[in-house]
Amino acid sequence: MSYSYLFKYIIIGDTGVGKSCLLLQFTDKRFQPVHDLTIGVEFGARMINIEGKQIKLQIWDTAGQESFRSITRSYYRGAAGALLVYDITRRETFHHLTNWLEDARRHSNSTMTIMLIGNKSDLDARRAVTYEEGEKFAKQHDLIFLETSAKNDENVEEAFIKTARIINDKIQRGIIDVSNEMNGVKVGNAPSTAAVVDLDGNKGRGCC
Ligand SMILES: Nc1nc2c(ncn2[C@@H]2O[C@H](COP(=O)(O)OP(=O)(O)O)[C@@H](O)[C@H]2O)c(=O)[nH]1
Ligand SMILES: [Mg+2]
Repeated sequence: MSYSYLFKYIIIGDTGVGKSCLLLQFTDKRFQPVHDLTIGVEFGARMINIEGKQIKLQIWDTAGQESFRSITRSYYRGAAGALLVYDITRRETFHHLTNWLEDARRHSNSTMTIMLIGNKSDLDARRAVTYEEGEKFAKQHDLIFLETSAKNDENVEEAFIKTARIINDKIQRGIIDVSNEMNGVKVGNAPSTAAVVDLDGNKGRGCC
């Protein structure tokens, strides 16, 4: 399947916040309650359509543990987008955002778009971080913000697609230099037309 652009994403945040589940819900439309702990880095891919352009999202899912931090760091450079995830039921995962953000900003290119995600919104009764706190943190640090549920498939598409829209906009405005692949964008050779239909050939993990 040809594409107009390929955008590279990275998903970061503490262990257990739901990074792998968000990826699986986005690429495969399913929720796997017991997911193997991510070792090192895995990736998934999916085609989306934005303003008539076929855009392939190549998404790198990282392990949250400290021992893998140096591997994660090597993936920041070369990413156009980052999903920074915390768990709304575990306050410490919200506290750790500052560390994650510092790390991301230090090791990525300055044009990387960061989306803050408060995951597990289905567990509202066990909520430990309010929506307003997430929103405030995002405003303070110039991030976009959504609460999601990988379990109920709420706002998962939105999170990945909203990030892509912003990246696409940055390309249009010349903020992202697409001639340098280290900015996380690769130019493909697909015709730019809304009539191009994705026949689903590129969905799934580990493909392409
Ligand atoms: N209730 C609920 N549980 C979730 C959600 N997302 C992930 N989980 C659970 O949280 C645990 C950790 O998920 P996982 O994706 O492996 O986290 P990761 O370490 O960040 O990749 C698993 O038991 C998932 O079933 C969600 O949106 N709602
Ligand atoms: Mg994982």
